[in-house]
Amino acid sequence: MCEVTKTKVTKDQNGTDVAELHPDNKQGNGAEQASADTYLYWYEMMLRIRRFEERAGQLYGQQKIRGFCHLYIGQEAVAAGTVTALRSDDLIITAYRDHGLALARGVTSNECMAELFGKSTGCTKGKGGSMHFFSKEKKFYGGHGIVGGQIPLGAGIAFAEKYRGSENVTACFFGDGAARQGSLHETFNMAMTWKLPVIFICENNLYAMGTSVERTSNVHDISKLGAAFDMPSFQIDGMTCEKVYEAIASAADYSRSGEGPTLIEIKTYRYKGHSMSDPAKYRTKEEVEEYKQKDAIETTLATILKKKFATMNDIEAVNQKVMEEIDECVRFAEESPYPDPSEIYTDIYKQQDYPFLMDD
Ligand SMILES: Cc1ncc(C[n+]2csc(CCOP(=O)(O)OP(=O)(O)O)c2C)c(N)n1
Ligand SMILES: [Mg+2]
Repeated sequence: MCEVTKTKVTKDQNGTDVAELHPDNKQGNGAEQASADTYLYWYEMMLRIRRFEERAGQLYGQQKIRGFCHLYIGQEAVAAGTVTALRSDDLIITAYRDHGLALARGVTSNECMAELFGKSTGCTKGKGGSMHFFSKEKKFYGGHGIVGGQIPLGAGIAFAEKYRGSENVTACFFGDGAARQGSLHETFNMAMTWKLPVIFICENNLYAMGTSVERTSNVHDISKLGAAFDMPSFQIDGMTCEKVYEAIASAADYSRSGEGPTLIEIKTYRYKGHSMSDPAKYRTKEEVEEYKQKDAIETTLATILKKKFATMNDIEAVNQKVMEEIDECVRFAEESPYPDPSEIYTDIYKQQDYPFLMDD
């Protein structure tokens, strides 16, 4: 029996716990049968994200967390499946629904919860909040609030990696709403022209705020958008880690071997509203229920038990460990200090000769 709770946690050079990739996947090696360790890693990571998000939702209701807050509940398999298919040096960039991918990338629950509280110990020093998680160390390049803004940025990061001669691949995530932004087409064009090592990943959760995919275009199959640029493109079911893992691993291998980008449309679903203020009246309870029936945490657990990768006792130990971790990150966030007011002038970009800036 493998040791469930220690599956993938290693220390980085600062001695911080890092959710590490399974050794099987470190080389980004294709779509072979996932091991027991990988399944247990998926289960634990998805549970961490789910519990973190549930707690964030409660704390938002208590006004301990302010501002925008977009929960990832329902989409966990995308984050968990992705990180096991990538190397730890590969880069990730996403939109504002970023908590799940940041956690999966190894940004700690403490750093994430503290960021939601606006505390100086947060991953963006309390100055970014929910939509702007960031960790240069973990190669997590945000957290972006402008819909589709991260699509050209993701290609730019991939360009930089190629220019420097690294083997790193950039995973660039965006929503179905973002897929309708004009900059996507310009980015696809340049990414294909320059054969950039980037995977464009559309998390199609069927809605952009309250607007369904059907209402944003006559092209409902978003994977078709790659065709105009001859970009390899396909659609997968995002309610299973296995499918996400296989798709991302094969696209990463393809990019790493110098072939260029891939577009993957991942069909997924958010159980909650768009943000904390959305009662989600634009969809039926039956539709939400239909997706909950395919819940990836439940199906992964069922596979683990069926394949005898762990016993229910092992699983309960994981559940307990995750619950304690989430309690601890809330305590950590509560007790951490707010940033010093002098921090308002740090970590900002200012071009000295920008013509519209007045000297005081
Ligand atoms: C350029 C721009 N236009 C509009 C908005 C307002 N807005 C915020 S989220 C959102 C919907 C985006 O939906 P999608 O890309 O599907 O991502 P999801 O929320 O489903 O993860 C919109 C229109 C924005 N933030 N930026
Ligand atoms: Mg969407």
